[in-house]
Amino acid sequence: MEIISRGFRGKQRSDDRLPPGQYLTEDFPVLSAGPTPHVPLDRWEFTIDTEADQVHRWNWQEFTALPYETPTVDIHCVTTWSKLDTSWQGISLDVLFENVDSAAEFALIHSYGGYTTNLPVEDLLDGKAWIVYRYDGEELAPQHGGPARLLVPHLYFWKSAKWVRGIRLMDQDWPGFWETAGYHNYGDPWREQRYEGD
Ligand SMILES: Nc1nc2c(c(=O)[nH]1)N[C@H]1C(S)=C(S)[C@@H](COP(=O)(O)O)O[C@H]1N2
Ligand SMILES: [Mo]
Repeated sequence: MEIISRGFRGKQRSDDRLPPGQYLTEDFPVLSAGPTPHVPLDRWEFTIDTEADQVHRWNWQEFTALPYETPTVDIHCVTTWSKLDTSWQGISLDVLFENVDSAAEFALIHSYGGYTTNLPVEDLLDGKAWIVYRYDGEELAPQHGGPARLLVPHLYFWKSAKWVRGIRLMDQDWPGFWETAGYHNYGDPWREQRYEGD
């Protein structure tokens, strides 16, 4: 079942959609800090762990049976490429958080292969983030994060963890892989928050 909720964005000049210091690219670069992990679908799972140690768990079948959306969004990598109108299919974090009882403010995303990234819980909610498993009408390719990745297009693309495995909800912020290595803790491309101190 598809939830149609993305409004028509109207005609906007493409340079109005380019954050400061970014250039447009037509291809889809691959940026991975390590090798591509291969996760068989019968062993894949996605979890949300709350600050009270309640674990919500979906296997692949359960996950892909959830109501999905097909967001078309612009993405912005901190290495200065941006790509407009990328089209995805996936589950809104609002759907995944429906039965999650939590007052935590911070989320640490973790991936198969060990990558992590942190962001405020509110940046995952209200139609701002998805766990996507299709890109441009096809299964999400392994090098782009398949079987499934986080998509948080309003933040620099390093926050969109590939090969996502779960979300840990926490009362305190905990920096992830690039955030520990000097990248900005929040990463808003419109405020050019590339590195710590920006
Ligand atoms: N698990 C994992 N997720 C990741 C990364 C990574 O190295 N490992 N790189 C991040 C960075 S820096 C970017 S720009 C995007 C790149 O996604 P792409 O390879 O699909 O373009 O993934 C992000 N998510
Ligand atoms: Mo990146």
